[in-house]
Amino acid sequence: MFELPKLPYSFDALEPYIDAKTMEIHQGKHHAAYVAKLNEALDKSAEWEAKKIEEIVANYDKAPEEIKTALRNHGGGHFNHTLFWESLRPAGGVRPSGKLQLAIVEAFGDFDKFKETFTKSAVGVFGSGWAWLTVEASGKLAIITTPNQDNPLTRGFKPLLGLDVWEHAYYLKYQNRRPEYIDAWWNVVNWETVSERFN
Ligand code: MN3
Repeated sequence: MFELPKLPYSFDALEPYIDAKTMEIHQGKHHAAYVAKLNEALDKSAEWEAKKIEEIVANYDKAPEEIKTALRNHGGGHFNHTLFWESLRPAGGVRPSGKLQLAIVEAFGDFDKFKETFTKSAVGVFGSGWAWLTVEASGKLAIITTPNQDNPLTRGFKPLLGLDVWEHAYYLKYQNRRPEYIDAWWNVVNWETVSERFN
């Protein structure tokens, strides 16, 4: 059985960039529902119940027909949100350093160009989905987007940083202004955690 992980900070820790009410509903209702529905699906398969979340997300298409869609949507929802919360912290203005910084320069030219390309990808996601900084099989960094709760692992990319652009992630504070939410989100990215993930 999977459990809803506790946030590593309080609901209001990311104010004013991400408001407390949004955090409370996003984690306490949306993420909680993904966990509950994932567990409900796993109840039907002892084999899949024994797997780690990364394995479920990467291989859901091999699961029995009756739970495949639930594993894709709710397994993805649980994995994606867990990574999302861990990738945030109260604003600190810290930028990537060390190996990750070098890899960003190699792949995108410099941090500002990376930020611009990532932002453009996130703004351009049609409907609900995610933008990701990932590592390709070759070891190179790549920016990709996924619809709904799909995850880079399914396509062979390792996720380093994910941005939730579902309306539930920003609508209370930003309404339809997704670009403003994305601009604000850059202030609360936890680059220490993302760097550790890359290393
Ligand atoms: Mn979400």
